[in-house]
Amino acid sequence: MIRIAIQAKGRLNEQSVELLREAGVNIDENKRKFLTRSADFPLEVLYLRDDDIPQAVAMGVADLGIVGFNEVEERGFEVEIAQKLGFGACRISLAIPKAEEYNSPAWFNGKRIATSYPKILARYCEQNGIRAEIHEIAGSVEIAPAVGMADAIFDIVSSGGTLVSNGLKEVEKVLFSEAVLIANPALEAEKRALLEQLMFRFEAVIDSRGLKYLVMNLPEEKVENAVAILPAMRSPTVLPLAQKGWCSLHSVVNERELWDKIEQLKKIGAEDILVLALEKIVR
Ligand code: PRT
Ligand code: ZN
Repeated sequence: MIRIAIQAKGRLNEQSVELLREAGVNIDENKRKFLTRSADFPLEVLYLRDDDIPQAVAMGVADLGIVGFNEVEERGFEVEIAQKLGFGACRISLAIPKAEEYNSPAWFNGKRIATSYPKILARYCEQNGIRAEIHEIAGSVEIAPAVGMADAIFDIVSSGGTLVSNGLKEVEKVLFSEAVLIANPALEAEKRALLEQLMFRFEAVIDSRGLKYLVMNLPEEKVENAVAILPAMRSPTVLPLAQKGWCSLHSVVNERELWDKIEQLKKIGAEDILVLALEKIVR
């Protein structure tokens, strides 16, 4: 049995539950308690505030955790970063009122900076030789300059919309973050094996995100051109068709490039192109 701590509610909760579900670890969210057992994997889920997850894992209250890398860095507890999970992407940035002229981090000398991430900020200031006053505040950091509590902020940014609507501009991107799977560094063998099993499954789920499975009919003499367009995992699969001179070609393509590839394939004579959802890739 292994215990994983995930965010009880908030931005990472849904995607954490979804990742587990896609990895074959179902948790009945309707019967959800503080601690809930999965019906199909020897795992229990502990629901916590994200701030508390690194400590819970470092102490062994939970064996594993899913949390933003920013929280791991800020809390400073000793945990192992087992895997990057590809969601919850954001950065922690320094931002200042948009009318201010800005040339370099030296701007922050003697300034008051409001943040919920004082440790990461203190480290950045030290590394860059900046002497600023760091004001720790728990929430609504973005309004601090407007109300005169600070000259600048150091906060999480994802689209940048919150900064713009508060009259601020992002001037230094300090830490890039995404959700990570963390582990207690001293897991016993049985739990380590379960962790590896989970990581193997997560990788298959993460790898298949954004990918589509393509099937098409193609004149046989065009296979080489198609292979050049579609550098699939090893190489595309080519199967004969009943009609002489034609084949069926199967490949995997990233959704971002999908239309571009389809147009190129049509040009070399591909027909009846099917685009199918791809559920998992096990390498
Ligand atoms: O209750 P609990 O303590 O568990 O949750 P919380 O309120 O502390 O955290 P939550 O749910 O807001 O965020 C959890 C994690 O999601 C963070 O630690 C990050 O790792 C990650 N994440 C990803 C974000 C964002 N994107 C994000 N945009 N966390 C917060 N924001 C906020 C940011 O603080 C700012 O106010 O969204 C606003 C900025 O968004 P944009 O898109 O306008 O730039
Ligand atoms: Zn929090």
